[in-house]
Amino acid sequence: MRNRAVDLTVFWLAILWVLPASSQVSLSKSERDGQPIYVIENKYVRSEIAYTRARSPLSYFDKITQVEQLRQLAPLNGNHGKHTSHGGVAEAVPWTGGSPYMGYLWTQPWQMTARTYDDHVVLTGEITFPYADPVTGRLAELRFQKTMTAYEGSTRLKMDYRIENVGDGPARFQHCVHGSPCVGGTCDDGDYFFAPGDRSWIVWSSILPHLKIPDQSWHSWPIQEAVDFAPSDAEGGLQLFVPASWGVMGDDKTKEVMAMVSSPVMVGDREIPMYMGYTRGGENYYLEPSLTKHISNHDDRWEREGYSVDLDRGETCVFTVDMAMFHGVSKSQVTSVHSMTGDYLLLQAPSVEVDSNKAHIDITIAVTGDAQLIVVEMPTGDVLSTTILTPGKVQRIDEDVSLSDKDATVSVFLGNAAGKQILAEGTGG
Ligand SMILES: [Ca+2]
Repeated sequence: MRNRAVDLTVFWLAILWVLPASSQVSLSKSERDGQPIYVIENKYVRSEIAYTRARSPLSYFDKITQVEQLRQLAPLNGNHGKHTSHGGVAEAVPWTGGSPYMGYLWTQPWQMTARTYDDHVVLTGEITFPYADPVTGRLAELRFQKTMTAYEGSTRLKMDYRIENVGDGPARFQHCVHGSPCVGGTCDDGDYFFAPGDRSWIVWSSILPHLKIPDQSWHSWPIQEAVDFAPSDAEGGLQLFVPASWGVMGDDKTKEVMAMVSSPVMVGDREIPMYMGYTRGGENYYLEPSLTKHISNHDDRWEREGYSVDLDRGETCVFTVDMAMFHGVSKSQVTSVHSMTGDYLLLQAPSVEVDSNKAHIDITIAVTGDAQLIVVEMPTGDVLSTTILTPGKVQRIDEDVSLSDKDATVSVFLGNAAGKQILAEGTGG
């Protein structure tokens, strides 16, 4: 039986699909609660960036299901001598818990640079701040730069991070993308967290006492009671980190999925892990891609492996986190997905079988924005087929194409406002 939420998704998608292309994507200055903000808008999302409060984004209104996917808490005005919960996505560096709570990025405005292009917009925020290492007390200084790119016809927000040690000596820090979603508009039964992997670092798990997991220890993953969210008035909470390149919060009732997808994290030319963090209380949850498996500045812990990131003088940590929405994708599909990026997910390994003068393509895909699946014969460059992909559902491309040469290579590309990327390739002969 189709539920009403899914019917509404289909309705809104139909409305959005017929909107004129001139809606494209915009980046404009505005104001909320007396604070300056930037607004990014295209046909699928409207998002506010509250840079004076380090909320980037503060809001993420999903036009496909007509819900605000991020919690909207205290207004931006008022006394900000201490940290206030505004909801949204809070940037936290050089730590999340501790003093100042959520680190330094909310304590002063960022320097902002905005630029608009035909099919995408770019907003860069930068802030440099000194802080004392929680163990040694030694002064360190970081330059934090976040560049957000939004595309026409896409829910994807690309978030490029650059964290540079501009101090006089070595620096260490933590950083997490502290996201406060309530997917589907409410944090309720049927919501779930998932990240792919076979182990999780459990920081605390007092909301699941019967599991008797020691604090700060590895545990096998997935843990069903941790994956499935259920509102509860029980005391306690849960915080865990799964080493993984992506994590999601989904609502299996409405088949909405908020995804956070990370690139490799580079410090100089060495790669360090990305952890998908999940923090849950009785009434809500956080989705937190993190460079460390611990996010507070307790000085007795910072010297443990994986608890802070080391930067030599002048060294830089660089990575990208994509935030995007999938629709029409179930929990069972997410938990068995083959691969995920900010643009698409593939339910199985994509297949291209070339046999004499024919090729068989089999791809099952969901996209986060308007795209085309393009099948090309190489080296001629002939386009053999094009399939329009739209967000809202899983689409299967199962087709035969004829080739001009039995030794041809067949390449399958995904094309969208972010560019063209290869999904699969097959060669005959
Ligand atoms: Ca929900």
